[in-house]
Amino acid sequence: MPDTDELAAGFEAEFERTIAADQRIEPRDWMPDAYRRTLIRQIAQHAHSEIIGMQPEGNWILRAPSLRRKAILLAKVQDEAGHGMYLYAAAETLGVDREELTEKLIDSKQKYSSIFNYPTLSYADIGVIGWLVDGAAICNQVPLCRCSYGPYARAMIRICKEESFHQRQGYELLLAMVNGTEAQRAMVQESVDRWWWPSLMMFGPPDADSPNTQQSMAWGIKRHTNDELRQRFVDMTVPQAAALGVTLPDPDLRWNPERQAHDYGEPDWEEFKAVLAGSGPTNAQRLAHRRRAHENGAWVREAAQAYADKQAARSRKEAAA
Ligand code: FAQ
Repeated sequence: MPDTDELAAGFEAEFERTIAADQRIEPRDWMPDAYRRTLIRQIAQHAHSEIIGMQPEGNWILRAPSLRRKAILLAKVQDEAGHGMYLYAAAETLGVDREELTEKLIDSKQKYSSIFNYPTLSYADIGVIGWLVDGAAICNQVPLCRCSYGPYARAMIRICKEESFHQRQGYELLLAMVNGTEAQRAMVQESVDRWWWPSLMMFGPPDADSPNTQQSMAWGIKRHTNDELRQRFVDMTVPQAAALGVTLPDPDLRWNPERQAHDYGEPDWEEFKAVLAGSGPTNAQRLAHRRRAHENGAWVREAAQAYADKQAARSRKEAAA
């Protein structure tokens, strides 16, 4: 009989073999504690981002300029709730429950994306969020469809398909606006000026200041570094901005023929740190709103639990009869 140490070494070797062969780790497989913790951290933050991310756009549902725009925006915000649910469900396979994660979010013990701490000041922001924020989310998330943890990778496939619709609806809205009046074009440019830099920050700190990237890449959780994905996003977005006729607010942005990529300026990392520390323009408002929604939803959770208990009791009685 192998002793405990031999068993542990066998499990670890099997985990390493699975990662090296680029196969998936599944919930019942043995995994190192740090791998589990990293996944819980990332998936929870991702889920929280989708849920908090409903707020900036939700702000405009009642003020959408037409029934068509309202229907599109409602569908998008509803998708974001769905993404949050798939992601909480993926996190649950790692042994944490949604209630626990929600408590951590509203107690500020877990993060959500920096981007949702900026206000939506005009309807152009709805288009720009779709174009830039969902565009950045797609760049970051398509590689996560190949994440080494099966439930996360599978959740990401559907999420990415829906994000692609989100990005297109944003671009289509902006195309309509830039083909409208001078005032509408100005509104789009003003919105791009506000969202460009925060969108670049979504990819996380520069590689040299990213404590988690190296290990997450070794485990196949992340497939590219933060800077690689940021570069991909800039290269993808520049021609789209030209097609819209808007200027990206970066005087250092230019094509570099040697690198076959765009050079671009440095985001304000002090602002990023301040937003992560909770002092972004809408941090307090976003969390207060989430807390209130959680409290207002207590009766729904209680009613659902009472119904589930009643059903379980009925099944037990039927089984005993
Ligand atoms: N915001 O060492 P790294 C969406 C934190 S969904 C806040 O580089 P990592 C859809 C990081 O957590 C958007 N915190 O970390 C939508 C870590 O802190 P910790 C969300 C950030 O994990 C669209 C510390 O800084 N997407 O947009 C940010 O290797 C429209 C050091 O950083 C995801 O969550 C940030 N931007 O890489 C919804 C994608 N960046 O945890 C509604 C999955 C970094 O040690 C409307 N996540 N931090 O305390 C990821 O790909 C990664 O977690 C990164 C960060 C790339 C975000």
